[in-house]
Amino acid sequence: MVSSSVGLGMACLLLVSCMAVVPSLAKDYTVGDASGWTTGVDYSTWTSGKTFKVGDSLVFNYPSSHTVDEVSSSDYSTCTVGNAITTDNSGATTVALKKAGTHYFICGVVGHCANGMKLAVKVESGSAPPSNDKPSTTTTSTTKPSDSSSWSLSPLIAVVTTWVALLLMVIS
Ligand SMILES: [Cu+2]
Repeated sequence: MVSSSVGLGMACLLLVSCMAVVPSLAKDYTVGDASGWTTGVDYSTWTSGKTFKVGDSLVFNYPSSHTVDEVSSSDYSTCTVGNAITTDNSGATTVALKKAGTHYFICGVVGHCANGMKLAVKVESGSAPPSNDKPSTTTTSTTKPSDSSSWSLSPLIAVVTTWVALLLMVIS
């Protein structure tokens, strides 16, 4: 009887520690941080050290004299405007990263890409399901019904549950 209780306690601990490791929330990244989306910013410096996952979003803030164009890898390299996959000039563009792989963005105003308005973001397939329910201005939303509530376990709850599991083991 005692050993089965201990086993249960161990199982609880294992489960909780696994869940605590899972990254729980999708992140919004403000492109360029305080600088926003503009000329004269090195966006490769901005992306370095950041890990982008499916479900995260990029937030572009800029005056409407700029645009946010998602482009192909070759158009990104050559700063070719006019073939954009998606484009927006609303001044506030949120792009949901829905697919793994590298996404390329440039400004569609001639000369701006060459002046630094180019952003390449490598997106990794995350283990958490995409929980983006905000409207995206550049991508059509194909929202699948998914239960993401079980993944948003906060670290605090994980800690509390761990202590309860430990307590169970001590009592048994
Ligand atoms: Cu521009």
